[in-house]
Amino acid sequence: MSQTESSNTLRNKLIDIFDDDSLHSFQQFMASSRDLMSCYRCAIMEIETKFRVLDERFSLAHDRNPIDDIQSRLKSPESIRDKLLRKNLPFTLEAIEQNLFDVAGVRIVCSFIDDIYMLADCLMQQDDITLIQQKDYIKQPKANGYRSLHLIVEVPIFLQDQKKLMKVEVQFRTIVMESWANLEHQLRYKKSLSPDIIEKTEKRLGECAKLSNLLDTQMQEIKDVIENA
Ligand code: 0O2
Repeated sequence: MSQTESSNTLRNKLIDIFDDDSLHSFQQFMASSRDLMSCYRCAIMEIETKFRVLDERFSLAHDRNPIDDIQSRLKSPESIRDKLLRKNLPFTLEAIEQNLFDVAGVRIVCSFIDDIYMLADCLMQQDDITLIQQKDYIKQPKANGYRSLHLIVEVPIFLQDQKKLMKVEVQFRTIVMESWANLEHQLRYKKSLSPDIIEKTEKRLGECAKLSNLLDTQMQEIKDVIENA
């Protein structure tokens, strides 16, 4: 079964499990989670600021910006619900905080692979940041060709009367990786394509992933030659 087919099957199963009543109670539960979601938004702001500062300081020293784009997102209630169900977890705020590490997500898009590792190191060296998990899909791409560096970090946020530690998923990609992942993501949610077309397209995407890896490597090498000349 292809990745697209298996995720569609899972989605259909979830829709079956979730009748209107349980969907309603889930929506009520999410409404009560406003405080937690606000804390995740604050954590996103903290992480975004850290990268803006790094970008500013690097550009001062090296006359170029290592970061092309910073994107952030809060996981949607539907995605949180799907993930809790998939992991067999209860609909509680504790279950979300303790088990879902990607509710707050920040994506850093760079031109060059070396900048990804440089920025990730700079973040991890900061004394208020704790690294919880690292998945390096650049060194070890997924079977479909997906490449990206994922870090789960814990960052403090300072509220009126307390300090709270929040988990944030930081994804680092080059522009090439980003464009590939966006295309692959679109394919995954395209239900109108026939299984035959999906299979062929997945294969072509796999070939593009190899080419994109080559492109990233060569661009990095050319940049090194130019900078070291
Ligand atoms: P969205 O919409 O971005 O939130 P875990 O979280 O550890 O239980 P998971 O979810 O497999 O397990 O973690 P992983 O592998 O670190 O992937 C998390 C996120 O990386 C995904 O989030 C995607 O954003 C991205 N990602 C991972 N694999 C792929 C892939 O093959 N293709 C694309 N396009 N993106 C990928 P979500 O929750 O799927 O979606």
